Amino acid sequence: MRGKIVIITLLGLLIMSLVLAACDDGMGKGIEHGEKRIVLGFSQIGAESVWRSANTKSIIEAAEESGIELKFQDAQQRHENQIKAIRAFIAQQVDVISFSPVVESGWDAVLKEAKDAGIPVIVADRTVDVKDDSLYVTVIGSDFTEEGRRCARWLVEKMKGVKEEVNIAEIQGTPGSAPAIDRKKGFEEILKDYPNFKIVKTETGDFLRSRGKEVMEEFLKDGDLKIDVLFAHNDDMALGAIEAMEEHGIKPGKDILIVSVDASRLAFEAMIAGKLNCTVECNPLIGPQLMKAVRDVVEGKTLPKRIFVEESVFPAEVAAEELPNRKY
Ligand code: GZL
Repeated sequence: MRGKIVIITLLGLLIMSLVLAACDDGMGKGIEHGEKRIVLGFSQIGAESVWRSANTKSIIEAAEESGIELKFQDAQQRHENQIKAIRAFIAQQVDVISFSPVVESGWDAVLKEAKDAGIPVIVADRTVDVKDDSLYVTVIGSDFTEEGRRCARWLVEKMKGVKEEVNIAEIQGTPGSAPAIDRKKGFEEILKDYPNFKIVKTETGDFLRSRGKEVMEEFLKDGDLKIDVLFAHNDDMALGAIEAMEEHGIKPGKDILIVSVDASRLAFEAMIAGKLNCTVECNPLIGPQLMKAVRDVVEGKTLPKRIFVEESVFPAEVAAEELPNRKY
């Protein structure tokens, strides 16, 4: 009799372990004791820069690491593609929607649709300008205005006592985007106290290296214009401008000082080569913070309306020492 009870018990344990094993959809982490796998729909701007590629890699790796199922959509820098992607995520009833908005405006309607569908939205990287900020849970990203201030503070310090009148050429990011609007705003805010620093040329390069080169070529065509400094809203455009300067017989980093934003490895290499003078960090590696926020939202936790990432300023003097630490 006792033997029969032992056999029945062992059989019961075997069946239970087989049932539990069947609950694991083989997707790895996130399935514990039948726990439902979180599904995140993410609309990415595109692949316009080194920064963006690093940002995408961070998000994909962090989703994998945290066992979150990621539905990833590349909008190729088109607003309408992001709207379509968000609507598709709503139709698929994902648990959370996140996106990096290519421009600040034009999101109220589609975010209202997500809210009406009961799907929380986390804004990543760039910010949105909406009437009702209950349309999103939080924004995870950089303080672009402070990045602009940091560029200007470095420049003023660098040029102190060097030149009376400082002519600045500016190559802006994507028109209407938060980083382009706010970096310009922060830069000009600091220069208000230094009237001898003047922006004499400004044009958008759309955060693209190729456009940065074309814009710099345009600037250099104006023979009457003496440019002392280039302020580029990202490293990619600065690197394109460097190509244009060199083709024009100008020594970048010497004849024209250059300050840009992102702090990509390529910028460090340009600083070590003496062609770039300073890069202000804009950290793309927000994947882990985003996945933690996704989990917190699903678990019903309250999040702050703004989650900032830690960032620094890297002048050329520290480039060689810092390069080995760069992750993007
Ligand atoms: C800033 C990010 C910007 C980068 C560019 O957070 O949105 O977009 O500065 C990128 O390099 O293209």
